[in-house]
Amino acid sequence: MSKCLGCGALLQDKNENEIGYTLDLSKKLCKRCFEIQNYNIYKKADIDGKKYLREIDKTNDLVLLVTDLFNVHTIKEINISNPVILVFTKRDLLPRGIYENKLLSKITSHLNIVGKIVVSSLNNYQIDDLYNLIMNKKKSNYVYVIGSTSTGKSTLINKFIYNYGSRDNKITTSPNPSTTLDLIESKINDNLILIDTPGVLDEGSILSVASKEELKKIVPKKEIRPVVIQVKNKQTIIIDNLIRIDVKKGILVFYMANTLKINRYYNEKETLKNLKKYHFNNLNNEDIVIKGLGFIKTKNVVDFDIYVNENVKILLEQSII
Ligand SMILES: Nc1nc2c(ncn2[C@@H]2O[C@H](COP(=O)(O)OP(=O)(O)OP(=O)(O)O)[C@@H](O)[C@H]2O)c(=O)[nH]1
Ligand SMILES: [Mg+2]
Repeated sequence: MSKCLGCGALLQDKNENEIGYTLDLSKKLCKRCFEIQNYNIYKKADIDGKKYLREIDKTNDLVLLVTDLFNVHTIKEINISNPVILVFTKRDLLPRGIYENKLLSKITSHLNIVGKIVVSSLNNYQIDDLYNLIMNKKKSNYVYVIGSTSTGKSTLINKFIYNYGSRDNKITTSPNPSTTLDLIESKINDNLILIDTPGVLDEGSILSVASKEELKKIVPKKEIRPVVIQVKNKQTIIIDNLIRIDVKKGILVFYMANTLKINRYYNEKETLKNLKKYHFNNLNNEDIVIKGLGFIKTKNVVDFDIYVNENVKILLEQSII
């Protein structure tokens, strides 16, 4: 049986509701990948990449742990003993003025990190440097690419295939969670085989509960310009009918897609108060992470209430910016 070149699922023509379905077994792509690649139609699949980590852990092969600005908090959930290169991708979405080395130094981890680098697959930024780093650190010809779903693992491998490989196959990519469904080996050259893995699901991410229309606003496509709001007297801040914040005092800096509208009010009584409430007090230089949506950097913040969908988790993390 052969595998779909787009998502890695075993091709089958028996059950349309199972992964890997195709009408014609001689085709290289399953129906789902064909539709994502050609019509931008996405079908949800329930695959969590966590189970592959145990297998990878049994090898001593080099691992690329891919993260982006909104997924840094997920690194601590990865447990492997392999040597790891931390690949911080989507540089094109970061505010231009950010110091990459400072950002990387703030990302600390229990993993066996042998290198850290910031790249952008979209702009081909520092991809050659990553290639050289991999060639320096790899233990065998096999290098695994892991990380949370939608961090850009498959896009990165496609860039490697395009830049250094034979350019004839393309892994399916999409802004939706769980696009890759099984391991996919891509031979880049005689000395390097990259293995794509299904992303690890970030439990409590807004991406899993957002509608297609909401997703378009939430997933950033352009450089994120932080929005600063200074509160001197109690105010309500509403983020695009998704999130309500009541705050008494302090400075809040919003790092999220600028397609999301952030509005402030002095006397907003009821809007979104039916959502789940979290309370924080006395925040200084900590980030309030709204999983999948972004984070809010804080300075001297007093009495902060945030209301979100009950399936979305809020975390308090050390500031990374
Ligand atoms: N702006 C920008 N977007 C990127 C970059 N790399 C990937 N993306 C986008 O991020 C989204 C997810 O990319 P994928 O490559 O499918 O992510 P993945 O990690 O393979 O996701 P799963 O297979 O679900 O685990 C897509 O919409 C990509 O276009 C980048 O360097 N810059
Ligand atoms: Mg993928």
